[in-house]
Amino acid sequence: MSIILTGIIVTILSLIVIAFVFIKRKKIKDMIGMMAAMALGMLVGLTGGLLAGILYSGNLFISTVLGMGIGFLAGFLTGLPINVMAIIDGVLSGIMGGMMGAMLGEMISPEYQNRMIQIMLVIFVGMICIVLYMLQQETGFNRSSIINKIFHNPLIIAFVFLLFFYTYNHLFNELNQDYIASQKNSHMSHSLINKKLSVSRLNSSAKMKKLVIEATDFSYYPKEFKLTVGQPVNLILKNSGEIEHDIEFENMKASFLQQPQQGNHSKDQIVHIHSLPGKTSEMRFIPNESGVFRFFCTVPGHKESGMIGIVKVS
Ligand SMILES: [Cu+2]
Repeated sequence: MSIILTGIIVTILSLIVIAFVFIKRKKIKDMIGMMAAMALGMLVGLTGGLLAGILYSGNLFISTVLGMGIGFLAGFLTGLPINVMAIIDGVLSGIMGGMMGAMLGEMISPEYQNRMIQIMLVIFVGMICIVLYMLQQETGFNRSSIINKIFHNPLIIAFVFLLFFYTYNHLFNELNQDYIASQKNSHMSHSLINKKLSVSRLNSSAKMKKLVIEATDFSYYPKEFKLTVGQPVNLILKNSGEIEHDIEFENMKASFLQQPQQGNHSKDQIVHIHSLPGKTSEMRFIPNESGVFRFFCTVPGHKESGMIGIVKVS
């Protein structure tokens, strides 16, 4: 949800800058135009790349191409009314920003994704304000202009910034309420979880959740699913590919259930199973803590080719 909201804010602010440069193009000096094109290209590339990297997690090719494309477009459109140098400046910055943003989005662990988007948005909005101020100064002081009124009074700037981030955070929290609520619940009911664990030890086959993950040559199906803390899981890895694959849940602590004595398990292990081509492997475990975790194939190169996914444990 935060991805869509951020995307909308970034698009609107970019269009304002592009429209401003286009309308006032005759009054803008080459140097200022180049700066504006470079700044917008870089900012849009970085933010767009980050969002693409998160959205297309596991496919760095698509997110890089998307990030570079978005940055290219922003730099090109801003530089277009100025001159060829401004276009080159804007386009190159956009491509660079898009690449870096996509890598960041791809590499950042899921629990920090929302925080990272917020940080990037703060940088984006702050820098766009400075760029607009620079353009406004360049095109002559105009008392009636809203931008000038805002920028010539530091108190109004502070107020606008506070209002923006308050509103953003508020919206953001509304949209993520379900998620936050579920996390809070899981924290508050730790004693309940322990009870659930002891119950599951006695009666784990009755409440066992069956989870089938199909691995193909270079993808998992499903790529996203939910588990419950304390609920035993029967994980089945079905390898439909031509080569061997495995699955590992990054940082997710689990207790293993061993057949035939299901009560006997070892704590805080990392779940990892392996399947030969055309074969099926199976293991039983209990997730011990809530959170969002990545899972991927540990065979070199496979994670990068798309064998990656997300599990939410609540
Ligand atoms: Cu693999």
